Amino acid sequence: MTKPSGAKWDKVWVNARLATMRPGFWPYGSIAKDALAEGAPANGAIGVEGDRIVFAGIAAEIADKPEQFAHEVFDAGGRWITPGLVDCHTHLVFGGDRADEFERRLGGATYEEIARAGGGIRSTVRATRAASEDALVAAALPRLDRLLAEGATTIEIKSGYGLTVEDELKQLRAARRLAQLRRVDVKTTLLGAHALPPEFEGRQADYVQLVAGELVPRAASEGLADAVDAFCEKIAFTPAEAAAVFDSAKRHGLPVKLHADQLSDLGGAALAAKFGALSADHLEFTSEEGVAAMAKAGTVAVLLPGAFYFLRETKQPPIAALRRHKVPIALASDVNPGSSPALSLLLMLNMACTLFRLTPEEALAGVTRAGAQALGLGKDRGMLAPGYRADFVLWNIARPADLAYWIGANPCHHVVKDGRIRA
Ligand code: DI6
Ligand code: FE
Repeated sequence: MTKPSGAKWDKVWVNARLATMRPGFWPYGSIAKDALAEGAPANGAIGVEGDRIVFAGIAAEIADKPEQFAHEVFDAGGRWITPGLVDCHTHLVFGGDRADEFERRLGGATYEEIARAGGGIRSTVRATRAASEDALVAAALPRLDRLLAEGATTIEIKSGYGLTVEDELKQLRAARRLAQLRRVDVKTTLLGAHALPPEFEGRQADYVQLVAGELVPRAASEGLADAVDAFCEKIAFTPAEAAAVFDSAKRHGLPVKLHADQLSDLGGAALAAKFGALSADHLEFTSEEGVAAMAKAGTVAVLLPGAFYFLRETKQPPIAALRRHKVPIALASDVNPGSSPALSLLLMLNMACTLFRLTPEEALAGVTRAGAQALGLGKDRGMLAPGYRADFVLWNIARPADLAYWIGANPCHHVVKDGRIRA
């Protein structure tokens, strides 16, 4: 083990079990697969300088004399450490809630029927338009805190409930403000093409023109959006309309993502791939051709088991094809008031395993490495490796699979964000 000569690292965590989530080999450090039990050696260490990891691995000499390696030494107490969790698809900022629709759906109404009758997304649009930016921030904060308590260090937040230029920008500003109020990185996504606002009834083309011609340029020039998304679905926007929005995003230098093939196969995955999208999300109805196109384009698959569960969907996303084509699989909460009122990313791990038959290891990669890739952050987030951001979580678990196994437990011991312990 060689250490940079002279200077010591700022900090070192010792006595840890590392789930590095590095691809290409067993991601759980030096601990053999069959030794994943209490008693497996806790000989991992993480060295940190500033907000970066400089070392993550096994080095006995660090554990023996940690104070020779760093100014500050932290004892992980034998705990497992994973990268900070990434929730790469949320609609965290919104007004009101839709508990009434939940009851109507339980009484037999479908999500699509409610949407066509002016409820659904449009009902959240009414509440979001009526809310001030401050009110949106205040409503979102407790939801954000639930995600943070379970180890999230980076989250994505979409607009899509304003559907006017000013109300969409208001949502994005609220999302940006959340990042100033808590120690979390927020990536914002403009989802102007989420639903047709009522005042554009019968004039869908005009609304698409507003999004592509005015909203995308404003969000880009004001630095409020990190990406652009669209809901491509029979009850929302056609592939051609989504493409028009994406063309505008590209002209303004913004990467794209797509709500694709959630309720029907409109070729959304292939469309996303054609635009080199960071991710295509949902994918329940995606065909093998769509998966192949994603693989070629490097587009990440984002699975949203909360929405699948809450809408009582039965059509499974094409997991076998995603594996066959080696498409990275991310998992996210899809927090939103209509189809996924889910404030637990760990629950999504459990659901992805029980509902989609992901392995616990795939599920964990989905909220770390692949989640980071889905946001274009794969170069320095989602793994424990030198050069990566010092965002990590110490867990009270016996083995990584416990994160997917327990329902309703929160074994998060504490979080390190940018090299500093988060209170
Ligand atoms: N798909 C979803 O799961 C959310 N948006 C989308 O395009 C649901 C949004 C809602 O029902 O409010
Ligand atoms: Fe969504």
